[in-house]
Amino acid sequence: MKVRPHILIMLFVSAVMLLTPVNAFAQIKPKDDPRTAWWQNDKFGMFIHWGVYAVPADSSKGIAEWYMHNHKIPVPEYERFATQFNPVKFNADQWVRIAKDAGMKYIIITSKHHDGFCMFDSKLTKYDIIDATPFSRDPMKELADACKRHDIKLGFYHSIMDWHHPDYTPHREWEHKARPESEADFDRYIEYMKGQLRELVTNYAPVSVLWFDGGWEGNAEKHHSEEVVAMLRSLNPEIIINDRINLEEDHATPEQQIPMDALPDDRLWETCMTMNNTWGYSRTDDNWKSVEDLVRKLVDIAHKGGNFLLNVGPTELGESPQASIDRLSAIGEWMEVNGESIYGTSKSPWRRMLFDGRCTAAENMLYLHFFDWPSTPVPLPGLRTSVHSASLLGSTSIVKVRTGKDPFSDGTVQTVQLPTERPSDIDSVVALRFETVPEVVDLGVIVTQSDDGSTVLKAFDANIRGTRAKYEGRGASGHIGYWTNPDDYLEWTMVLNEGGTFAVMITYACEPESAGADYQVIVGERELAGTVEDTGSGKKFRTRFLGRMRLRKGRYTATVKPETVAHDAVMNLKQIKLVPMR
Ligand code: FHN
Repeated sequence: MKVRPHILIMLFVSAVMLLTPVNAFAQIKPKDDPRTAWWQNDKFGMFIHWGVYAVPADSSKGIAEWYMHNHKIPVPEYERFATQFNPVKFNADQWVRIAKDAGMKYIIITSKHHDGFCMFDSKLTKYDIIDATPFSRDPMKELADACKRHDIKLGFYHSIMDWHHPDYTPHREWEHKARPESEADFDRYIEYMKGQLRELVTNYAPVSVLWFDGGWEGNAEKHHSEEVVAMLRSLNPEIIINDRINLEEDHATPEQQIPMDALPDDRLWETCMTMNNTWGYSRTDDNWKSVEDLVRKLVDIAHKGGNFLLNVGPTELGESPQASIDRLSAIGEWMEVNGESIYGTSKSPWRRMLFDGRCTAAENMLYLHFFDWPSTPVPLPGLRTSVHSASLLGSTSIVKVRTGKDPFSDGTVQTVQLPTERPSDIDSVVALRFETVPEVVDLGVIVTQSDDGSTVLKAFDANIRGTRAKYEGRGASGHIGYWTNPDDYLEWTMVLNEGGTFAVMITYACEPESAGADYQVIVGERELAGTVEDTGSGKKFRTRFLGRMRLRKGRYTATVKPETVAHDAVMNLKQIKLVPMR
């Protein structure tokens, strides 16, 4: 009897699954795993949210791909959009070229979003692009082929949540009468989802990433997550899986925001973000981010060791919005000149720079990203290895590197003197080359005096020494919270160019039941003690005068150290400010 090859493959795959302990998959350490090497190198991808929600294209009540939910549309009524979906202008090669010209190295596209409509040819449902629309082609297949032609990796976004499939629960609340859950069998839904994942990974191979979403209505047990991941990894051992099937897997997925710093323990992460406010196409959302903002976000993300997945929402005809195309083209122009400072780089050795900009690192290179263009020499405190050579990407102008007195210590420091020519108003990159991998001692943020002589020690710039206290908030206006361990303390490095007597002001919030902790503010040899008072809540910030300090010009370590934790936390600290007393 002749055994067909695909039977042999299935037998082999099953054997692998049986012999491989499922928890072996859960133990994979992504950072060290060669599977993610290409992903860590490529840094920049295109997200595509495309589905029948592009027909209404309406974000008047929220993000456009949530149209069915936002307008509480019953399944039979929503299905009509499929009959109207006919993307005759779809051109896979054009999409891939737009991505490639922008400097993007991979594409993640919605095979199925929460509405349950399948943008690929599935044998498991008629609610797909082949059977339910007048468009008789499979765009996912055409895109997969175009990605191969243009050497771009392809991944699928696949929603666990499914507002259409009768076995997915919970059904939407506005349909409980029309679609009772009594017949629903969730495990049968999981088998359907696994079957479609098998179709995707097999029929559109090679699929480099499975980007799950919509897992928040269940958990790993309900979604059989370990089993689903094991199946995917047995079908494609190289596949990368994100953290949205209620398991950590290969990378974290901060959404519409960039973490304050690199994630702890070298955790891989990728920020996904829209160019306007909606993932799916909207006729009315013209709130587009600028090219400058998008490039600097990419650079900020690379400075912190992450990837950037930037979204495009194509129209019902299969065209990308011109505003998206224009931005991607401009980003591509910047990447053409400066791509080496992004691809293959790892996070900056400095948490924060002493100039308005960022840094990325690669082997014996450091790339200094200048958002502004200082005319005075820029010190690089903590850089212990001599620069071998320096150049300006995209220019032949000379960048001078000198060694001079370190304003932040008793030693010397290397400084960079920029030329007058500034290649880019968005981000000009100085490439520092070393003979070996450079050694940098990160002195943390060095807080300098403002022009009015004041010094602001922000929570955002604090070095947190301890196990539980952490920075909370978006941007630089957050606070230190979770300060439940009295051994945790905060430190800043600060430099006074001008000494004097300073009023020390502390800004914090504390709910009534946590008030009473004693603490010290220490700057050099000077100490002031305080007791945390109730400010009404953990979100009501008040400023208190703590006392005076006489300090000479120089560099100091400033510390806020609790002596006692009266109840469950010390305080939510926003800042310490030293105000010169004339
Ligand atoms: O609900 C989805 C949303 O529509 C979009 O797909 C984003 C992109 O990651 N994810 C979910 C919201 O977190």
